[in-house]
Amino acid sequence: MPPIQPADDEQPTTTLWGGTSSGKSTFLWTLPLAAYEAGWMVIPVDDESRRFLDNANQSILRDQVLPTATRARRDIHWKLRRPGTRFRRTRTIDVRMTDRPGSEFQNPEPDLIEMLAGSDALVYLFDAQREFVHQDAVAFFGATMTALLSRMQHDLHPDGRLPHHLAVCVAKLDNVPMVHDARRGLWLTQDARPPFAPRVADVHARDFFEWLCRDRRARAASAIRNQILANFSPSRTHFYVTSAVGFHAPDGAVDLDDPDNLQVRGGQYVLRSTPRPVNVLEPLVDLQHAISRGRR
Ligand SMILES: Nc1nc2c(ncn2[C@@H]2O[C@H](COP(=O)(O)OP(=O)(O)O)[C@@H](O)[C@H]2O)c(=O)[nH]1
Ligand SMILES: [Mg+2]
Repeated sequence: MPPIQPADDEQPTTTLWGGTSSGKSTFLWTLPLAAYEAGWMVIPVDDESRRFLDNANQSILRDQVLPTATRARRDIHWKLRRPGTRFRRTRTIDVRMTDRPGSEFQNPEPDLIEMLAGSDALVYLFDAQREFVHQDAVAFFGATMTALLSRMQHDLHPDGRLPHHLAVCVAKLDNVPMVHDARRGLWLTQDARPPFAPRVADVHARDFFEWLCRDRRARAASAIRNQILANFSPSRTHFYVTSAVGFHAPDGAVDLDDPDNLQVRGGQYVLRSTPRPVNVLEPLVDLQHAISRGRR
């Protein structure tokens, strides 16, 4: 098998990975908002990616709903670009996401594994609250992990691990049970500035992830944690606590007793306010930074 080359020397490729309902689509739907807010362009590379972007923006900004998930497979490819100035060079990040039924991560086809194998960076979404109830993350993680290892066995990094940079994202921090757990474990801080968004600081994200994996409700999540630490280099693994839909801040401030930005109306989840995503753009930017540093 030929060695895997980066897709483009200047533009690292990032692929999202996660079980059913871990929040992959929503991460991608709100990413443009986070990007625009930080001055990045979002450039769809093909028609399907453009339609996905338009649908996401219109659903969220006009209709205040999250787009309904399609059952069809869609491969999304956007370029995030922050134009340079006299003092700063232009930065471009390639984001690819394959939106598939979750079952495909349980029994991954070769093209999915090729996509993951050929990526410079992976973003793995972990929904702890779903894990506490369904205990199925390991099924979506494990089969994809073993297939990826098998595919990459002759293409490992000189340090003996997978060559990928990995961002492990603990998803849906705004979810009430998550806020509750984060408060209970004394992980939660709040931004000093309005809207005083709750956070788990990046420096504590890894410990928070491990703490959730050790929770007795999670059962097999420790195996995910152990495989992440065994298969990916610690120096290429980054941890974040994210919220794609952000927090509800009715009067310019988040109420810790009512932080959820989604409510059910007519059997559908409706946004209470325009999302301010937390740690959605940041992992992608950090990964790109880390990859370009590694290449120099
Ligand atoms: N509270 C909260 N819910 C989320 C968030 N992201 C996704 N969800 C919900 O989680 C469910 C699954 O999300 P989706 O993006 O479709 O997951 P996917 O199957 O991985 O693509 C949906 O009901 C979303 O509304 C988030 O950041 N916060
Ligand atoms: Mg989806």
